[in-house]
Amino acid sequence: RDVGHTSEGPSPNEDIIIQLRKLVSIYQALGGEDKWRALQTTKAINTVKRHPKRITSEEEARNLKFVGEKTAKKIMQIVRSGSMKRLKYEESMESSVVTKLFSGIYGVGPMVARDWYSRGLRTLDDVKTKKGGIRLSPAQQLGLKYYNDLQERMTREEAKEIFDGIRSIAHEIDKSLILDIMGSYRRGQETCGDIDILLTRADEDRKTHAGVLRKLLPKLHEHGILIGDLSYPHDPDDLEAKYMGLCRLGPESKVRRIDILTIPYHQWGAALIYFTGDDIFNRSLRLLARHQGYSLNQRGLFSGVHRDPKTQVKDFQGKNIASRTEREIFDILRVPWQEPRERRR
Ligand code: DCP
Ligand code: MG
Ligand code: MN
Repeated sequence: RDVGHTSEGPSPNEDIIIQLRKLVSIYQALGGEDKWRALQTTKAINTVKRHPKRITSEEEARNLKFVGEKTAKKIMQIVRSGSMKRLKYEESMESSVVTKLFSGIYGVGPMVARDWYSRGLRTLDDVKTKKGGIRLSPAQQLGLKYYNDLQERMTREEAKEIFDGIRSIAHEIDKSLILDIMGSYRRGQETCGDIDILLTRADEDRKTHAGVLRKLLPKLHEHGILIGDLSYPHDPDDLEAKYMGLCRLGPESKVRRIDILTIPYHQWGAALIYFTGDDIFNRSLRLLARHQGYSLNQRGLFSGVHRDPKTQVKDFQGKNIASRTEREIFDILRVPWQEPRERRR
């Protein structure tokens, strides 16, 4: 018969039991060797539960059945300080691992990831079942659905093949469209995290590419190249528009990220610099421009920009002095020419 006091009100060691239980659930989640730790700690909890008085010394703890030296030390940490080092450590590890897992979902940033963690979500399954009543944006739903594919980078050959398919479909709409592949691909990297496409139209015949995304995007969906939209341009008829989505080479292929940026033809050079990157290279070039009294962005190099002395916010756009080619921008900034493959860490 149970001579302890399990059924009669709370244990005098309730705080200890609560913390040991938290440790058990982390051990269980970790699996492997920790499963054994979970079992041992559960046995210890059961004896602590039946102990009729407050534990006050390590010796007293050690005398309880299934309570070993390590558990006794943990118990005494709680008795003395109110918390257990090991639990704090395991919790901080768990929190960083889970937050990282959640941040791997497209559209989920560290804030949301931490919020979900604090609501008790621990696995992608918890996210799928919307545990805790969380809400997912359409982009996050797609990110979750293709979680595994989207963790991977593709070979540059695959990026090129998808790009070639897109370019030929674009040329069915208008032969004069100019498309090029940017980002890590243009920098010559072996693998690409996504496909970055710059799109414009030569302006010799005074026509533009305005409205092309309105035709192109549905066509790409029909061909099964695009399989989901993450962010649709506000105004697809604008000369400057950005599309973000998911694509794949064929029905059996892995799902990849794609960005399509459309720009006015005369901004080609500035856009080329921006979209080629890498982001660190862009930052240093922009900083350099600023030191010389210019301002560089994806639209061009500007002179006479005025910034509010207090906020540093631009209050006068300045005059566009270069944007057609990369070279003229490099030249004005007196930066030696750098091949795309040199523009990386
Ligand atoms: N870019 C930037 N600043 C950002 C994001 C992007 O300057 N915050 C520019 C530089 C990047 C380019 O856009 O090189 C493309 O962005 P990606 O995020 O696609 O990055 P990469 O193509 O360079 O690398 P990845 O292979 O991971 O896609
Ligand atoms: Mg990229
Ligand atoms: Mn990109």
